[in-house]
Amino acid sequence: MLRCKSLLSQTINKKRKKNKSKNKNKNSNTRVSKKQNYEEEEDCEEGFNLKTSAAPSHTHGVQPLGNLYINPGSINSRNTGLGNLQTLTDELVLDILGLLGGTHLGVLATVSKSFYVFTNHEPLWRNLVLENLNAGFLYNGSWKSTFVAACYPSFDVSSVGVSGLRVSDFYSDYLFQSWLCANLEMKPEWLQRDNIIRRKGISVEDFVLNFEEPNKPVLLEGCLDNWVALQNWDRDYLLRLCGDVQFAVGPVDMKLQEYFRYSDQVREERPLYLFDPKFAEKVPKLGSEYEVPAYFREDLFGVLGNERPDYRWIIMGPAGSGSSFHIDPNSTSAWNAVIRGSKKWILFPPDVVPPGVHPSPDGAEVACPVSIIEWFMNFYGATKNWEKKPIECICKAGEVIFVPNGWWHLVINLEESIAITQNFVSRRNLLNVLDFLKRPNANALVSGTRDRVNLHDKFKNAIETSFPGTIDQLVQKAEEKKAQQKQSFWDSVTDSKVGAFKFSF
Ligand SMILES: O=C(O)CCC(=O)C(=O)O
Repeated sequence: MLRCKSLLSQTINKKRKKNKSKNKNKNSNTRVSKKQNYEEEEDCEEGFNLKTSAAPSHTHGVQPLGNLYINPGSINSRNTGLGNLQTLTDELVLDILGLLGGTHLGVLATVSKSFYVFTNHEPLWRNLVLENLNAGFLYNGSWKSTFVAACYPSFDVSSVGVSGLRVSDFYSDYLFQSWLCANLEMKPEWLQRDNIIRRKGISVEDFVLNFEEPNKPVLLEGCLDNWVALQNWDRDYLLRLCGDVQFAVGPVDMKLQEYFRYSDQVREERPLYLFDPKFAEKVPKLGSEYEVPAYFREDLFGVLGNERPDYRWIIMGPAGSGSSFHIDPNSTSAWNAVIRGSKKWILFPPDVVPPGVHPSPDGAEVACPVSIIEWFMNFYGATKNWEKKPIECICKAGEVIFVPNGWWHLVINLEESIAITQNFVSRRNLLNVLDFLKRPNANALVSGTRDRVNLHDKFKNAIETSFPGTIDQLVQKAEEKKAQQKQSFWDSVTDSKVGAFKFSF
C-alpha cells in the first residue's frame, strides 16, 4: 500500500499540471471544466475559491465523473473495485456501508482502491461517532481518527496521516461534490445583494406598524448596545464561565471546550452547530447578560409557564455552519441577535418556496440540498430571475434581524459566530399560531414540546384566562380587515377612474 501511495501521488501531480494548462484556455460551463483543478489548488475556475486553512481535506484524489472522459485510457477504479456492486449509485453504496460498524469498514477498506475511498467517506465515520459515542468524544482531526482513538485507545492514530491515501483514477460526482462543498469559500457574488430595510432607534409603534403588522423583515441596528453579552462573550470568557458545561450540538451534547476543539479543526460540508434551548437554565449568567429588545417584549407563549415550547437558543458555530431553509416552528416570529461574527441571511416570503426546496404537501417535511453551500452552488443563481426576489443581508455583531412568521430563511455564518435567538407570539400573530396548533397533523407539525396535540387547547385556555376577550377581539378585527380588503378590491375593479382593470361583457 505504501509503495502504491507514492506512485499514485506522482501521477496526480502530473495530471494536475496538465489539467491546469488546459483549463486556462477553456470557458465551458460543464461541471467537469469547473472542477477539474480541484486538487489542493487555491483557485478553481469561474471564481470558486477553496478554503486556505491548514485543516486536511480528506479528498483521497476523488475526481468529478466528467474528468474520466477527458483522461483518455483511464478506467474508473470506482467501478472495477466495487465488483458486482458497481451498478449501485454512490448514495446506495454509502447507505449500505452505513449499516456497518467501524471494524467492518476498516476491513473493507483493504479490499480495493474503490472500497478504500468509499469506506473512508467522512460522513460514515461522523455517524458512527455521533451514534455510538454520544457520551463524549474528543475530535481528532477527522471523524475516522476520532472514532478509532475513542474505540481503540492503545492504537496510535497520529501514526496514520489524516488525509490518507490518494487514488488517481477514482471518478464520482457525489463524493467529489461532498469534498468540494466542504472546501469551498463563499463566492463574493453570493454575499453582495443587500436589500433588507435597516432601521436604527425606531419606536416600538413604528416597528409594529411598518414591520410586524405587514409581516416584513427588518434589520435593527443599535438595539443591543447595552447588552453585557456584547462586551463579554468571547471565547475566553465563555470557556471560563462554562467551558465544561454540556450544550446541545446536533444530535449530541458536548462540553463547550470540546465543541471549540472540534470547530477549530473541522472542515466539513455541514459543520455541527451548537444550538441549545436550555442554555439559560444551564448557565443562568448567560441568561442574565442579555435582554429582549423592546420590540419583541410581548411574548404570549409566556402564559404557559414551564409548559411553553422551546423559545430561546444560544447559537455558536464556525464559518460555514448555519441553518438550511426552513420556516420557524409553530408559526412563530423570531429575532436573531449577532453577538460575535457575522451571518449571511436569505429570506423568502411565505408564498414563495425557495428554489431547490421541496416541502411535503402537509408541510411536515422539507427536502432540500444536503448542505447550505450546495444550495448556493446549485440554486442561488436561480434567485436572480425568481418572480419575487429574496430579501438578503449580512447581519453583523450588534445587529438584530426580525424574521416574520411563515418566512423561509437560510443562514450561513461567514466567520465563527455567537448569537441569541428567540421565537415569540405577539397579538399580531396570535391567531396564526392558534390556527397552526389546531391543524389536523399537529402531532407532526408542532415542535419544541412533548405535548404537541394538546398545545392548542392549553394555550387558548391560558390566553382566555390571562387576557379575557382578546381572542374574540382579534378575530373580529381580522374579519373587519378582510371585509375592507374585499371592498377595496371591488372598488378598484369597478371604478374606471382609478385606471384599474374593469370587467366588461
Ligand atoms: O443559524 C442561525 O443563526 C439562524 C437560526 C434560525 O434560522 C432559527 O433559529 O430559526
